[in-house]
Amino acid sequence: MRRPNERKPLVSHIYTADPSAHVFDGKIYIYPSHDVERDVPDDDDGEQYMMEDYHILSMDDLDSPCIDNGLALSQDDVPWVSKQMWAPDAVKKNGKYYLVFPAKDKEGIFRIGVAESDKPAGPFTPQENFIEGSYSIDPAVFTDKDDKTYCYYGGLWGGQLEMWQSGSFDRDAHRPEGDEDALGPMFAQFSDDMTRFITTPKHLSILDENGKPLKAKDEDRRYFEGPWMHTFKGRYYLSYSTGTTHFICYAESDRPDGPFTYKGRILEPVKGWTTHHSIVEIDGQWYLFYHDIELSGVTHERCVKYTKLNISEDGTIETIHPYD
Ligand code: FUB
Repeated sequence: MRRPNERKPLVSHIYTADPSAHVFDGKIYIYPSHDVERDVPDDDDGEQYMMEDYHILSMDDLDSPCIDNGLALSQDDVPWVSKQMWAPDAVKKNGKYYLVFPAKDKEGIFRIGVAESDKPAGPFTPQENFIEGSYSIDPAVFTDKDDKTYCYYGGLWGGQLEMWQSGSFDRDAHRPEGDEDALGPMFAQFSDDMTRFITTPKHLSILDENGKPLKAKDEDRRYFEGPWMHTFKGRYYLSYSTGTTHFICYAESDRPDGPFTYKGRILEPVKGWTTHHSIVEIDGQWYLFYHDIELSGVTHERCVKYTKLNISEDGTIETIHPYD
């Protein structure tokens, strides 16, 4: 039996994507990208995704209406941002709420910034500059049981992850291909006050069933963008989009920083090019928040949805066929 809101656009008055869902203070908050209608041709760098601000959504429970809490942060209020406020996440720490978001700086380089509020839906006050040493897109923030807070991030192609392989930015950097090892997402630990990284960012490894790193040509399984972390019975589950093949997959480890072993598929392709998700436990049941383009039919005008996620006792996740 599906819930009344399940697999339906949660809001339709604005376009929303990349939903990072959390339960804060007994209520469901969704931190999405706010897609805008732009007559820009699609390209591999994602120039069609010209988002300018964030609106936080909330629901009293899974069957209640989804509320748009209004403008939470605009690019006009962030000194270092030039454009493209892409997929954000949020964390509650020290009694405050932190919105963690990627955007292009004045040089057109994706960086990751933090903004703070006393309320989960904002409005948020941004830090003056981006996190030093941060780059690329799609931050997912995870606080472990020892209260350490980590950032998983990075995206290929328009997300610029390949451009940092040498340690500094190189627009012409070689993209791993064929039998070369695929790039994994990045991983770093936040300071307790969420103002900086206190570890040097490192690439995470995703291994196949033989303990070998996934190859760049393995597009059905290798990492592309949109990381998320959840734990289940003490183990760490890294899930992500495979981009070009449009799957959400997952890999498992006994540590937050891997190495991770590929396990399987969580979500078959949705309508649209991108697929991006979050996983959250609500009242003892797991849910997947995701998006598609049901409302518009346009790649960069997406709508967020949720559906039930079944996880077996051993941590195996049942694959979701979104239109069954
Ligand atoms: O929303 C812009 C980009 O599209 C995100 O950063 C990616 O994960 C993809 O969903």
